[in-house]
Amino acid sequence: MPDPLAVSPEVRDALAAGAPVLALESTIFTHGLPRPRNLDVAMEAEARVRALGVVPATIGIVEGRPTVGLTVDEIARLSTADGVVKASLRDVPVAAVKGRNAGTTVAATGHLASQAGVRVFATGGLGGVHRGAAQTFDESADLPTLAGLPLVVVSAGVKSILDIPLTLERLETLNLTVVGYRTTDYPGFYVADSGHDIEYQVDSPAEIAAIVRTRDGLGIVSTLLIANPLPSERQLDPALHDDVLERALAAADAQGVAGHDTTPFLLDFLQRETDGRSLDVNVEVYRGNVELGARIAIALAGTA
Ligand code: PSU
Ligand code: MN
Repeated sequence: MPDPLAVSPEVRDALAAGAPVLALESTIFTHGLPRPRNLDVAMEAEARVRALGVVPATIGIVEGRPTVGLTVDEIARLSTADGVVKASLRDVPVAAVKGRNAGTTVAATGHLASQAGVRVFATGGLGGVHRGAAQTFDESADLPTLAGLPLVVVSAGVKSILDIPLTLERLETLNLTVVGYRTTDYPGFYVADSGHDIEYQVDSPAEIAAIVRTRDGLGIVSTLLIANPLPSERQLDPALHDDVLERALAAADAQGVAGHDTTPFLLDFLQRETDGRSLDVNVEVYRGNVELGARIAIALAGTA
């Protein structure tokens, strides 16, 4: 059987040379952002990474091929095609055999990145524990999956559509280290401070690289999560945020939205009800994470 994972020649060569590579997910542009902005954001992320001298490895499934290092054409196809599915890790082999196009979640992207030897990954917001999880058991597979991978993942925390304190509890249970980038306020994605604190702050990519090398040297296999807030002057107005969120949660409940449809539904609601401001903030957050991820990839490059 041929290798089911395709790694682009550019990513393969960079990894072989010990050059910096940054993994990027695809669900953010297949399901997390509206068209046509999704394609612009995906392309801009790649360009931003390249401008810093880092090779971008956008990851997704194209006509059944799980791919690390999508081409510009492939990113365009996943951004515009009909019937693109959202693939978490469990869905990947099925989507592959069925020849589907799929955006890969953080869980699926992280796994495929690791398989290819990519160690740093930037995203917008992680999946986490949904509100009401005590009844629904709805916790993203992102958490247990990252807990078994040797990655660094940069995010702006989890979106406030989730239950942030419960998510932080699960990070602790799963041995997922979380550090704040230049803060101990855990970010709330759209807002710089979720109101919950974390224990440790890191101040530079070099310090993050030192933590990763120490972790690896101790044989600890678990993702280091970097919580990177957006500057508070760029955040969504907290009062608007709280109001719209409350209505979004009520609408999801009233319409019986559940399972893997919940996140896209709530994000879409927020975008419409804030006249696109949540979307601008989302894009801004992602830019910041991509930039920090690229700097961490540089700090880690060429080190075992
Ligand atoms: N959070 C966001 N936007 C997103 C996602 C999360 O703010 O688009 C996507 C990511 O790909 C994440 C996935 O991995 O949703 C989590 O989905 P679920 O809760 O179904 O595991
Ligand atoms: Mn879920």
